[in-house]
Amino acid sequence: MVYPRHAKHRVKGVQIHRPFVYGSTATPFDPSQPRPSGIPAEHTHRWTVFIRPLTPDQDLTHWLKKVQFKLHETYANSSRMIESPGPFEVTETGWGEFEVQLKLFFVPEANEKSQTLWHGLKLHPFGPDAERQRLERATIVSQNYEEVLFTEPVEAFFEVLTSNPSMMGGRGSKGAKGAKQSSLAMSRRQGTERTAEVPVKDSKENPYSQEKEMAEVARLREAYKKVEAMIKQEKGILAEKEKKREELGKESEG
Ligand code: SLL
Repeated sequence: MVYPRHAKHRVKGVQIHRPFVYGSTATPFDPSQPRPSGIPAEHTHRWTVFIRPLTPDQDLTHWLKKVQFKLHETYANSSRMIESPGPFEVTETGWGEFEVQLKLFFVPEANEKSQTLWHGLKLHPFGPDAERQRLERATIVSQNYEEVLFTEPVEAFFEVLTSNPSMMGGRGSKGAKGAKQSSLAMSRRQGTERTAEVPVKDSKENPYSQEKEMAEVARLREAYKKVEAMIKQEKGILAEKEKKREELGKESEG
């Protein structure tokens, strides 16, 4: 049976997330990668700012229509629109770091407003490895894992999101109460939900994995315990001081 897909009907109780990576890479000009002729002498780096799938089998174009990269106003045509199918990236040369605004526009079926992200373009080494990277004139990578969350997507978009066979997997839409969607019903019957998965283990190309996520959760739990212990201790000290203050108050009354 085929249900008509309505553009405005939302699939109740469903949340679908789609992972992606955003960030930048930057390489300094040097004798092995000289500044091409025509590039201003003050430009020190070539850089790329991007939005990419987490793994090569994930296809952002199911949900991503275009990305507007807003560069620093020192750049000509500082607002760059990159349309599907991408790659959703801008490569430039320059001398300075700045905040890039990335505005994500979704496919029309999504019936969703655009979402904005910011990325601090990194040209110079940072973090514990900075000295070695400086010496090696390494490519500087600064990137983040992110997920776009579609809450109660409209039926047509739900179909688009869930009917891509390369995305069968474990994590994904939750809840799904009372929806009479065909693919939702099917995925329930199969005990699976079609989704974009975070790989179990990370790799050289993709540092984001379920294992890393679990380690992060464990770290946060530990930190939470520590903070709770500190709060308890501080509360004890406070109670003691309150008691003393009361005693002093009574003494001065008496
Ligand atoms: C800084 N606040 O002073 C930052 C601004 C701007 C970087 C950095 C321009 C290249 C061009 C360029 O590299 N701008 O003019 O073509 O560090």
